[in-house]
Amino acid sequence: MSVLLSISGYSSTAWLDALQSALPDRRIVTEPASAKDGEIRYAVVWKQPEGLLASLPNLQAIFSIGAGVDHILRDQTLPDVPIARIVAEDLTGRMSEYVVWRVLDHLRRGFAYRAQQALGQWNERVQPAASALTVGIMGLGELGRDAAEKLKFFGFKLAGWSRTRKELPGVVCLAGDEELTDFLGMTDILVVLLPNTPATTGILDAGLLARLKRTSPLGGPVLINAGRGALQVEADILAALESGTLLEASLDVFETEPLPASSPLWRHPRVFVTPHAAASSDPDALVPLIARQIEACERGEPLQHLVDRRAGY
Ligand code: NDP
Ligand code: OXD
Repeated sequence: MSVLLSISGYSSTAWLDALQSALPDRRIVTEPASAKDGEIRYAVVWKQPEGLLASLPNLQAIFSIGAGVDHILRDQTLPDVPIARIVAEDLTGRMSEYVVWRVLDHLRRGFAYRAQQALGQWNERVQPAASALTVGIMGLGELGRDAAEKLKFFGFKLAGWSRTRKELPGVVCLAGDEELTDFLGMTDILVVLLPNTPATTGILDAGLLARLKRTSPLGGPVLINAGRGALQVEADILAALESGTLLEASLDVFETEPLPASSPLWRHPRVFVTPHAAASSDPDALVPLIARQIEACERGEPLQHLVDRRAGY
């Protein structure tokens, strides 16, 4: 039995080493040995080449090295085997760090003070209390729920929006398209932790941004997107920043990644760009979890954190 590691976009060496030491008795390969490699039973992937997984006749399960699986599901030829994603304290903790970092930077006027420092200006800005603002989180899954819990500590009011209704203490939980307008209308800082699915592609457009609360103590609503770039319409975000519909944005994900040098987002004074790094997948932390899943599968036990292909996440 062998395990295929197929990672595009960045180096796979650390994943290969970690997989080999977590599964010392298994052969880890980065390419099938032949056109129909029957030895490969498991695939650990990030943006695998289209058709690769369909060519493996004995494939039993696919593992994403991240929380998202849109990079797997875009392959139209995907074989009908279970897909498991990452749910891990390490990844969740990193995302909550990012969310808290960005929310606090917007609250404490990071953009204004960095601009002032560059000009040597001493000028205290209005400092709203955290409790005067509502952080609205789109996506109340593993990541959204943890981020809400951590933001609670600072005293923010919290709202959340998901596909199916949730009940979370201290969070006003709304659900479904019919409650999206109410959710947006109470949100000063919008944190997006949605997966990319056919239902969420392009959801962060002019119409949505215009429905955010208009009376923020910060002077305008703020957008923080660490979900997926395909959720956002970048031209609409730029236009909203210009018109005052949006005060500031922190973006970790983009329509095209890496973000092209020509994108005005790089140079916008009220946009904070990170290179899809809100929550990096650390092979040392995540591979042992994947290895345990493979061992469980070999024992005939059910896999955890399975993807619902119909829902797309
Ligand atoms: P989960 O699957 O645990 O949660 C997804 C949440 O989104 C759920 O609350 C779900 O609703 C909600 N949702 C999905 N579709 C819709 C919809 N159409 N309308 C309303 N709500 C919807 O995922 P995670 O929290 O683990 O991860 C979320 C995403 O974060 C990943 O898919 C990935 O894209 C992104 N990510 C980004 C990283 C980065 O570094 N930038 C790192 C890791 C993840 P319900 O609860 O009803 O199912
Ligand atoms: C993920 C990611 O989905 O890193 O985990 O984007």
